[in-house]
Amino acid sequence: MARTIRTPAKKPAKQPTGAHDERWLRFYCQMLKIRLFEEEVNQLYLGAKMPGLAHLYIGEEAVAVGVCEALRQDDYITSTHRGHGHCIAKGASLDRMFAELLGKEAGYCRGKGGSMHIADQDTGNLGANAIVGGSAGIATGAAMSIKMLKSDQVAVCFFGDGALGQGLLYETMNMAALWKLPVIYVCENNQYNEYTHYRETTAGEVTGRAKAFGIHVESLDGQEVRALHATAQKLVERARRGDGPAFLECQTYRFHGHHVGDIDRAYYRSKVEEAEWKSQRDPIKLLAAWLEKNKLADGKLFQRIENEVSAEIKNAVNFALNAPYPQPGEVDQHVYA
Ligand SMILES: Cc1ncc(C[n+]2csc(CCOP(=O)(O)OP(=O)(O)O)c2C)c(N)n1
Ligand SMILES: [Mg+2]
Repeated sequence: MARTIRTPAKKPAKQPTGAHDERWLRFYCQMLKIRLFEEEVNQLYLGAKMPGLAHLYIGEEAVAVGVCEALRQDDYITSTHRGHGHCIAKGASLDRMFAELLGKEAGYCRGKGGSMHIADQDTGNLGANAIVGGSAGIATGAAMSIKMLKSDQVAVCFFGDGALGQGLLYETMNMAALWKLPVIYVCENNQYNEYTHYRETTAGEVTGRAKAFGIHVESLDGQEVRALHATAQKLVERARRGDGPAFLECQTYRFHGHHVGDIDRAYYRSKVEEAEWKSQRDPIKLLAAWLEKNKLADGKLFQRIENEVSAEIKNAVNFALNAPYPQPGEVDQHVYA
């Protein structure tokens, strides 16, 4: 009988993670889904079918998947301008995401938000955010509401290394530490804020900032999804049992430009550096190699997974391309200024 290749179901977040656990195949599928979604977004941009820009998450998939797989559906996340990976990892539907990117009524914000404003209350996604660092206030506020309501949910705040220069992060980490809020600050250190290496904008140690507030910190390789997930699980459990906030720095890399239009990058980062990350530090290839070594998958299975995920992406994008735009009369509805 043919082996099932539908994305294996999500297991309860506390499941032990042994080598022969099918969950790693699910992680592979989830990371691939993000990768292929993003490649399709790039095609939509290149084909002038998508209004505006998008910031691709390709290369960073292990962070979103490793962290979100440690969360329950009712846990909260806040995201960034580079947010598609977070949305997908938390369970957003691809057709509604594509519809949002294309400005269609079926999109998560009825087509009025676009790439940087996708939010999905059903999966606890409080939203992408075009304001660098802005999500820290929302995640910390959500964590405060969790505490006031005496719930055992957790809030995760994804942000980039560029947000380390934003004061809001420090105001909110201070509050989170004082009030022992169930919030995890996940710094996606992809080495660059736009076109500048983070070392040119960030004095001292990244984790030193959270340590100063007495917040528990971890710093790790953001390309190794299994280890990252194990740490995320630990931090989520800490927060859930009331032990307060944590700060997780993930060393990662975006394989594409800052946004889809950032093609000529050699003036701020070398082609050799890019090639090294792509060939040696690709989170999907790293997990695939481990799955093969542990006889959990082989070339044939990978091909079938890719076919299936590609078909899902194709269906979703076709749905969005053929979907109607919202009526002009509702242009002033559901928008806030
Ligand atoms: C408050 C604010 N300042 C500046 C910008 C312009 N801006 C957009 S993305 C970006 C860099 C973000 O870098 P980082 O946080 O490291 O995220 P990455 O793009 O690397 O994922 C900047 C400065 C913004 N959107 N918001
Ligand atoms: Mg960055």
